[in-house]
Amino acid sequence: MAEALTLHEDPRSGNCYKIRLTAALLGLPLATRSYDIMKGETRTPEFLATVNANGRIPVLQVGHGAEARFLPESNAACWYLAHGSALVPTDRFAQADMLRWMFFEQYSHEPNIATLRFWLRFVGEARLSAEQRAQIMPKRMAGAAALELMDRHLADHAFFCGKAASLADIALYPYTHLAEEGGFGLGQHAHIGRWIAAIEALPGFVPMD
Ligand SMILES: N[C@@H](CCC(=O)N[C@@H](CS)C(=O)NCC(=O)O)C(=O)O
Repeated sequence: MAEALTLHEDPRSGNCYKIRLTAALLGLPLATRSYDIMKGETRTPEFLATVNANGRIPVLQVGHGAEARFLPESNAACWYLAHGSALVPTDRFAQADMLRWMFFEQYSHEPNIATLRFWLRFVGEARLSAEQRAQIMPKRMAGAAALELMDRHLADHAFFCGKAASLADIALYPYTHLAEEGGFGLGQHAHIGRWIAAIEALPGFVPMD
């Protein structure tokens, strides 16, 4: 891939880390530009007009200057980087199954586990609104159910999709390995523990910080 790649990110975000991890595993050079989401730096008129009208990171920038194209959404950016690589299975069903786990991550996992991590670790429970506080328990139950489902799947699969790591694993690894920061216990999920160790042993793996 000859194009210049720049990740617009907040380094504390697991969604941004997915893209850094994909690039590292594939040996792709990736420049980064940091924003502080706690200071609203992704909500400025300039960011909204040029980087992402949705006001969020991560955004993968492909190319420079007038030719630059901007790709928001972590899993879309991972797909862009990994297209045609060993991180995407070639079999049609396996490819769709990989996407199934990436959609699961965005619908059943990240909105519960990552959101509780953000609220508890970065915002602080005392500063949550009444509405957010009312969502803690439903999110805790839904996040725990997602982890339970993953653990059951990993009981007889080395990785989420097939016998090798794919984008499904990269999408699920960041907020799973950070789940304890959201108040989720991982100790009872031995298969997740084994899978986390397998991801961390992949050639080219880089830790989050
Ligand atoms: N579905 C999106 C989620 C993006 C997202 O929620 N980004 C957060 C950080 S992880 C953000 O930019 N928050 C700042 C804000 O909403 O102002 C993805 O996977 O990239």
